[in-house]
Amino acid sequence: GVVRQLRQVSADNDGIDLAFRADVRAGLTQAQKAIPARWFYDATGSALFEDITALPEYYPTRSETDLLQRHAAAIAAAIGPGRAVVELGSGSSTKTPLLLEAIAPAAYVPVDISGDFLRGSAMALAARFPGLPIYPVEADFMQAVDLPREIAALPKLGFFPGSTIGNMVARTAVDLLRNWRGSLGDGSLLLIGVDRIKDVETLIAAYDDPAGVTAAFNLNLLERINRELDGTIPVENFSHRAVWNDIYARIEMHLVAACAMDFQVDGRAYHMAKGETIHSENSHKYGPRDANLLLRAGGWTPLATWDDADPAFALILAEA
Ligand code: AVJ
Repeated sequence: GVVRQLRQVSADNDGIDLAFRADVRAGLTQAQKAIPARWFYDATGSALFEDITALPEYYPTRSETDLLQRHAAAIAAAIGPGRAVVELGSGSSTKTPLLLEAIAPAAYVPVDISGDFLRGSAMALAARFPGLPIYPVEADFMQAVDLPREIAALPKLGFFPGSTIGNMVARTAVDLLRNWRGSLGDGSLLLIGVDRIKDVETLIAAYDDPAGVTAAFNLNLLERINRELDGTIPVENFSHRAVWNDIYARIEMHLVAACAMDFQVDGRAYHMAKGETIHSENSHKYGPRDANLLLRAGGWTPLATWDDADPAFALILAEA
């Protein structure tokens, strides 16, 4: 394939750095300290997430990959050939080729905030799919994105795997779905991965594995703050916690302070009491009707669902 020139839409290193700074400052100043989950993914965090996807307890990646494999023919029949596949957050190195192989797309447009990651995965896919034009877009997929004009005339398929939508509270998820409904346009399709509500034991095991990989992933956020924002956070005084919040139907990850402490970040002083937490991630889970309602609220009509029962996970195809 041919990787066209990397399109830099909104993100640059200074911009990302400023946004990280602003999110950490605001997040550490709140009564319930909280930092958005998107900041997990520096180089170390991305590598740790890859390790998480290989854990026996972390079922979502395996379930979704299985669904794409087992239902490839049905999915391809429902989508049809000749679409431009626009992937929100390119990075699923194993899932994307499964989809591209199944549906014979006319173009592939990975959208990712990390230019390095984007270049790497675009090159790998280009080698694997000769003849497929690839137009990487370096941008934050949470914002409205201008798509390359080369794909303007093609029918689109949005691809949003991995249940990444689960990181967003409902209001933000609906905003994102509506924005992409606008960017992809009338007649477009969306294939989205959604994790289901299931027994709490299975959920907790997936987010608090005995090998401690998820703990390392969570704690790396503090290391990143120390490294990039001139922080003095005593990381060894924090521990990982994963809890099920039933009202919100989500797994929450927190970083728990083992003792009272004072530290500095970016020239500002912070205090934490013993037992106080920094809320670092939400991972919302959706029952079948919940997921369909969320999609409809975002302007998408569900057409078909392929799901796994145990542990439950779903791939949903919706139309604009
Ligand atoms: C990449 C957001 C889908 O919520 O399951 C994995 C991230 N966090 N283990 C998820 C994650 C802890 C993951 N997503």
